[in-house]
This record gives sequence, C-alpha cells and structure tokens, in this order.
Amino acid sequence: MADLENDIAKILITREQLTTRISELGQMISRDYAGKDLFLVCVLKGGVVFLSDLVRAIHIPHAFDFMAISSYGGTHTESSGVVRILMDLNASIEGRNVLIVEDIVDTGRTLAYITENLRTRNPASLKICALLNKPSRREVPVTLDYVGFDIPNEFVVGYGLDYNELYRNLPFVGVLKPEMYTGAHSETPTT
Ligand code: PRP
Ligand code: 7HP
Repeated sequence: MADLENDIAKILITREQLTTRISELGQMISRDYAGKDLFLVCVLKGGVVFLSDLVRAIHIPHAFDFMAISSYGGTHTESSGVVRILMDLNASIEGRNVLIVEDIVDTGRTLAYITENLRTRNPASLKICALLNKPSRREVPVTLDYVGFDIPNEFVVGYGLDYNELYRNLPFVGVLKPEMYTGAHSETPTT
C-alpha cells in the first residue's frame, strides 16, 4: 500500500470522512425506504467498494445485485459513449424500489444510459446514490437523490476508483501525481 500512496499528490477525502458520510447516507436511505422493497443496483467495478460499506450502514431489509457496462471511445481517465451491458441483473426489478449505487458521476453519460435502460423495466421507483459528484464536468443532466461529496474537477482514485485499473484498494479518495500519467501511461488526464 505504501507504494501506491506515494503516487498520490493529495488526499481529498479521508477514510474517516468516508466512514462518517456513508453512515449518514445509510441512515437517510434506511429512513426513506422503511417498509419498502429496496433493491440496490451497483455499477461495476468502481461502485463495489462503496456498496460494500453502504449496505452495512443500511439497517432495513434489502437486496442488491450488480451490472457491468462497457463504454467505448473513452480513455483511462474518461468514460464516453456507453454502448452495452456486459453483465445484467439476475432478477426482475419490476415493481421494486431500485436505488442505483455509483462511485462517481462525471459527464453523467453512464448514469443517463443506466437509468434509461432500467426505467424500461418498470420499477416502482428509480433513484440514484452516488458517492462522488463532479458537477463542473456534467454533459448530460442526471438527478442525484443521495450524494456523498461534491468534488472539484480533478481526477481522483482510491476507494474503488481507478487509473488504468490500479489504486481501487486505497482506503481514501486522492488526486494522483501528474507524473503518474506520463511514461508507461501516456494519456493526459482531461478531468
Ligand atoms: C467510471 C465510474 C462511473 C463512470 C462515470 O466508470 O465508475 O461509472 O466512470 O463517468 P461518466 O459520468 O462520465 O459516465 P469506468 O467506465 O471508469 O469503469 P469502472 O467503474 O470499471 O472503473
Ligand atoms: C471516471 C473516473 N474514474 C476515476 N476518477 C475520476 O475522477 C473519474 N471521473 N470519471
């Protein structure tokens, strides 16, 4: 872990801040969905770390499942043009109260695609819980019902978020050092 942490320019959100905020989100969700059939849909891969802590902060009965989405035309630092579902839900969501769990909302393209897709399956309700929100990057409008943190326009890693598939295991959210985008990784971040 020490090696990975050396690549971080600054910590944006500490482990303690994450714990506190996720506990608050869990309480809000538990209150809002009390007595309802709650079904969480986690978007892989980034959302899985957030989901695993969030479900333990939700104190009402609920189920969860996963979706994996492919995007093309993107880079290591940007997703764009979401085109298809690589892995779909196992169960029907018809008549259920669906809450999508995402690690980050950037352009909004991923969530716009997923919400449009899930809405056709006739859930009783469809809401979004995102740990991180970068409002300054939005290209497609999305309504976020639960947000952990609004963050500035910086490329962040850790707590599920990756650069080139690495850094997901860091226990905090941090900004990568600029030199990590050079050399072996030739793409310059645009976020
Ligand atoms: C990231 C993140 C969101 C999406 C947000 O996924 O997990 O799903 O980008 O970006 P957008 O708002 O601009 O669409 P990514 O495609 O990097 O996949 P990953 O979760 O497997 O890292
Ligand atoms: C996707 C993504 N992945 C990791 N860090 C960010 O800042 C990101 N924005 N969009």
